[in-house]
Amino acid sequence: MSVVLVGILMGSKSDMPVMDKARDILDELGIGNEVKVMSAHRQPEMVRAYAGGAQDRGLLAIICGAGMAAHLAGAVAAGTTLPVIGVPIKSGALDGMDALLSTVMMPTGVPVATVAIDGAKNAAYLAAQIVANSHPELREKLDEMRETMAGDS
Ligand code: RP5
Repeated sequence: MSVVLVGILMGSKSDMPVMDKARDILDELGIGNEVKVMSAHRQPEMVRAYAGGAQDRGLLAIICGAGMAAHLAGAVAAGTTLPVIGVPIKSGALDGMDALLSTVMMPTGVPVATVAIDGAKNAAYLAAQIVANSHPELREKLDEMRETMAGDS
C-alpha cells in the first residue's frame, strides 16, 4: 500500500526515537504512512490544517505522539472525526504521567484512543486494525500474527 493511509505526527523531533517504532511496524505491515513533526503549541495553525485536510487526503487514522503538556492528539482530534491514537511520551519531571493524563483526559465527544506511555508499537497495531476494516488482506495478516503470538506464548 503506497497510498498514505496513516499519519504519524509528533510534537518535537525529540519524540522521533519513540515514534519511529510506529513507523517501523506500519512499514512491516505494508501500510502507507507519513511522518510529520508539528507542535500543538508552537504551530497550532499547521496542526489545524493537517487535521482538517486528512480525511480528504484519504487517511484512515492519525497517530500523535507528544510529551509533557501533550495536547497534540487532542488538538488533532478537535479538527477531524478520523480515529486519533495518542502516544504519551516519557520526558521531563513526571516521567510520562503528565503526557498520559494530558492525552487521555479528553472531553466527551472528542475521543483520543490513548495507548501506554511510549506505546508507539501498539499505536501502530491499533491503526493497522482500523485500516483493516477496509482492507481485508491486512485483516488476514493481523489474524495470522495473533495466531503466531498465541503459539509463541
Ligand atoms: C512536547 O514537549 C514534545 O512532544 C516533546 O515530547 C516535549 C519536549 O519538546 P522539545 O522541547 O524537545 O521540543 O512538545
